[in-house]
Amino acid sequence: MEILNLKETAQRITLAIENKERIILFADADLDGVCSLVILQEAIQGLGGRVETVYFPNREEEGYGLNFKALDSLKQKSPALLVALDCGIGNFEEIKKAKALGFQVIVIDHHQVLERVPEDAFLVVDPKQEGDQYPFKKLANTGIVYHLAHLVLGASWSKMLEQNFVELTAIATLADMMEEKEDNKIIMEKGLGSLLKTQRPGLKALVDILGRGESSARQVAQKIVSVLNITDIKNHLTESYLLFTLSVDGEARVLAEKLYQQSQQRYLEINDMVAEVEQMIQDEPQDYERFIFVGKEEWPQVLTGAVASRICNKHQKPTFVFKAGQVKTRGSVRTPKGVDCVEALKQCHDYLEMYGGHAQAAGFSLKGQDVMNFKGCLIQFFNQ
Ligand SMILES: [Mn+2]
Repeated sequence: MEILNLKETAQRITLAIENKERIILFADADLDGVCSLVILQEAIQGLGGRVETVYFPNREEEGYGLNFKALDSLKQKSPALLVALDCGIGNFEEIKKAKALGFQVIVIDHHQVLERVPEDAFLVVDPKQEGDQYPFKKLANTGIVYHLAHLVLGASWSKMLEQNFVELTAIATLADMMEEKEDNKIIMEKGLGSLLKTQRPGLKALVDILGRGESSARQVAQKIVSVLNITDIKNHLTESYLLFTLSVDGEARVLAEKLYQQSQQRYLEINDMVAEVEQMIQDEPQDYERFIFVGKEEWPQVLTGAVASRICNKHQKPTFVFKAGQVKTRGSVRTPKGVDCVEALKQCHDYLEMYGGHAQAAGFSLKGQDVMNFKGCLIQFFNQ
């Protein structure tokens, strides 16, 4: 049993390759999105296809997923096949707009389906959608793209490509904290098995830096995730993407070293934010009994997920951390096992502009003026 619409998506991409259609690859900027995009781009280009543009939205400026600002800057590329990776399942209005601009949109996502799948998408691949009979529901998005790349490449699939792609898939599976059983267990074994002798220059350079000493492949992979899961974006390209796609060893070493230094810096910033939240909880414990809801204007939105994870792990309570803003408030939520945060957001979606994710990790955005109402709604939800 194959993932629903995966074969049709492979056929559509194959057609686009044959016809030299313009293809736009649009992916979430985290490691799962980046690895998804790199694999699909290399598969398409390996077959002579035309990847016109690669685009990662900047979460601080554009938020998560497909957005109007991005479409505005992409519209001169229309008509084109636009593939959304690791995002898109909740972008109803944006996909409608994309279609009106002349794009044919394919969504490849693994996040929870909200009230419906986007009806203006040409094809939607998401193992969590209704009617999908693929038995394993916990693939990282890169895990889905790995299958897709295999279908698209067909006879051109080789042992070497498999090794190359499964390394990225394993890293993405780890980054997205997907449960390591069934399909993912196999992916992790294969990917970690070849990681330390990877042929990809950027990855090799980073492995060289992080693997100094007696580290196992898993430890190195975990460190790769902490260095690459959040990186800066310039011209809509993440630095992790640049690292993975560099072909010159010397350049790869320079960039890998720079990213490693940046991650050290970011680690300190996250520590500071965690300490600040801990202080808030200590000062007013009665405000944080059922769940933790904290935001500040100075906090960078890209770090809210990491901070929420740490706080949630420690306190075992649903944790919302956000960058507060008058116009836009954006943040992340993490919940302990057994509490579905997408369900909580769904119940309170009247106050939200955008939301989505997995049961234990999701994102949301809203207007500054709605924050108190949103919190009030959550109080009701968590007091049920
Ligand atoms: Mn993902």
